Amino acid sequence: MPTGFEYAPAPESRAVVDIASSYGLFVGGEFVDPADGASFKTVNPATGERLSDVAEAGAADVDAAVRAARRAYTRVWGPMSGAERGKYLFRIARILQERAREFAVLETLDNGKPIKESRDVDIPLAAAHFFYHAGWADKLEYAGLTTSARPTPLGVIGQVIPWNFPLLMLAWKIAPALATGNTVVLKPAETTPLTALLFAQVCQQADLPAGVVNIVTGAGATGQALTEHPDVDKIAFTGSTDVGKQIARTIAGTRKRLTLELGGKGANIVYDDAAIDQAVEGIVSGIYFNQGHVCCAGSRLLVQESVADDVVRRLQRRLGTLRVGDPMDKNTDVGAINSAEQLARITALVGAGEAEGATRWSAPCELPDRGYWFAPTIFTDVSQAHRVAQEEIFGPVLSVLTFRTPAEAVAKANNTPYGLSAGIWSDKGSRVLWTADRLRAGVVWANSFNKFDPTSPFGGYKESGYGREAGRHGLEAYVAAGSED
Ligand code: TAP
Repeated sequence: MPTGFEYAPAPESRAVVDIASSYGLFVGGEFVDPADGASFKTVNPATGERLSDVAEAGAADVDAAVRAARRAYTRVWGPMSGAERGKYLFRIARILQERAREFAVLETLDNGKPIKESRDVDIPLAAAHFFYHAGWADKLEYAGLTTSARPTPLGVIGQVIPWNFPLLMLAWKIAPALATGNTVVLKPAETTPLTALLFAQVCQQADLPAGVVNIVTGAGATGQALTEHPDVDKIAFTGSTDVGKQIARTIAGTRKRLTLELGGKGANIVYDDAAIDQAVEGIVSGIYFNQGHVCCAGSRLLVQESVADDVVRRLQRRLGTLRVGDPMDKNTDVGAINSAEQLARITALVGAGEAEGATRWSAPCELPDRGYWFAPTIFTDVSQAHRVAQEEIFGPVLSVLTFRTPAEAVAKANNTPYGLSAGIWSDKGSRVLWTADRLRAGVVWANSFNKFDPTSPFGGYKESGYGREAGRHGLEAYVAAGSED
């Protein structure tokens, strides 16, 4: 007897992407070989299959990229009018839209995220960032950015990004930098370089002047060479708090500017008057979206004691319906963990949660037998001191704590070294506003979670970093005060 309807496989075709067997660095508008010929492989985390060999930039390559960016800044991009710069950004945005399917498939192959997320979230938002900033390029004087009437660019920007939203993080970095008249050298994450390299081809297609965008692939050492380079005017970094601290130490005492977008341990607060089924959907998108590889994930659920059992029961039932598996299947909800290292980190922290006495529940799903996978997991009986309540797991793992009063909810939510995001679920607007006012988090969502828009600034408090990205505030991070005339 069948017990319900089964989904038929709905695989997206990978024929739309053409992955080269190897890639060089993108420096001065061309793909070039690294000075010492070093390379590393990038794999599909859902299968372990090698996708391509990618050049590993050493210090000499980073230096060549910074020099190309400096030349482009001095000779072409810096002197260009905002209106002309805007045209290039509009062109890039349109090409991203035209090639959206290609980008989505490539992102999913290299990252492991479900195709429906790269198709419906990552790529459209990346294009939206370029459209938004294209519109600002000729209006910076009216953006109210500084006390000065004429904001001026900083020069050459070094940008280092993580692997969880590869193209989207690139867009968050490159679009505002270019709109404000800077040139860039960007290092993508080691495990997800392919969409950045496809973006380099988009720059060629858009006839972007050589050297305005340079992409240096590599691992941590490449990022370090970029942050240490003396001719970089600003570093914009997104990644872990540990590496962010190292970078802050590296550039302390230099003239370089720095913005840091770091880790988080977001609280998602559910009051007893919340619409519970909607809250459950918000909890799911808060922590299981993108396998929980989200800096602003709602990884700590704070639920009012009187509804806690009901919420957890409904959450478990909902997790039982999530489809975990092939990221290229259009019905997949939860894809592959990005790398063996990340899987090991998640497994170790979940082990620590069990050892410290929290109760683990994992969704009863069948995991593929190759690639990197972790079933959606919930910890209950969690105390504030547990590592799973304090440390960023960066995986599909939720820690549930309870509270009795709004004051206790706020105290527990703020009891973290981080301060990136939070969510509040309640039927009462006054309660939402009272709570939001007291939360030390850069972004607070009310009766929703993980909503992004290029017009809305994003960034952290405390160990989640400093500086804002997107919106008018994000432009501010890329300009200096010019003269008043
Ligand atoms: P990290 O290990 O910090 O890596 C981030 C980037 O820095 C990667 O490109 C990495 O290269 C590079 N890097 C590593 N060591 C470096 C060094 N010493 N100097 C300069 N660059 C170095 O983080 P991750 O594991 O890729 O990403 C996950 C973290 O990013 C999480 O903590 C997450 O919360 C955070 N994140 C924050 C945000 C925002 S907006 N706040 C958004 C997304 C992610 P490799 O790839 O070779 O290691």
